[in-house]
Amino acid sequence: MRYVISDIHGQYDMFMRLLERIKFASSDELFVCGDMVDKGGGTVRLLRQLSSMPNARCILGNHEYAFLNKYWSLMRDTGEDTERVLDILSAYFPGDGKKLGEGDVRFVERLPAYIVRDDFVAVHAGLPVGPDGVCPPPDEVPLNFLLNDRNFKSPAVLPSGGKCVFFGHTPTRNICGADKIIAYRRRDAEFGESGIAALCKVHLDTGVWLGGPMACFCVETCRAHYLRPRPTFGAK
Ligand SMILES: [Mn+2]
Repeated sequence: MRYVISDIHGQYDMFMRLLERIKFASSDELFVCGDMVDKGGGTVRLLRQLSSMPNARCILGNHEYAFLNKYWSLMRDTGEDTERVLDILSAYFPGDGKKLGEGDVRFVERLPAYIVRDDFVAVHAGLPVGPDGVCPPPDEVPLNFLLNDRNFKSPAVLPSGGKCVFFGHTPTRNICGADKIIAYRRRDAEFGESGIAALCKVHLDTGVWLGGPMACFCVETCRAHYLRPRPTFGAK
């Protein structure tokens, strides 16, 4: 099975529990639509976990890109004093950020900006949609658009004719008032057509950093899987 997830935002423990929940196996494949880092306390553990999984394919989100820009500017300012830069950056991510090493930076630097498969495209924020409803291939779209677009998430934007687009970036509670994955059926879907071919886009960000569940979407079954956060009794 292939699963798609987005905006994990440093929630390492919930991510591991979600993998258990879906019985994620070495024969499965996981696609991560960016924003693995920041907010939660487990960014570095999460990056190491994902980089150690041969069947996990991650892309860049605006939060990884902001981190890289910080890293690159510190490298310039210090004359490429890596040790000093990593020391300064140890405070960048909350929680386990002190563990940040060069290997983690290399992993983030190597992330692609999108993934294209036979039946879907994965981006972080969105793709432009032409007047004919068609999205250009992501290699023709500026990086800034892929990472920060604000229009694609609109329920009124329904691409036609292309592959299903997986994306995150904005919590779906801002769209539908609930923390759930939103799958949009294509306007041009045939009557009775089902599965991924009948979908034009799937909005994946269930606002885990706002207390929402961690969720992933199975490409083969078109089923969403949710893991609710554990209640924190008496916590401040
Ligand atoms: Mn984002």
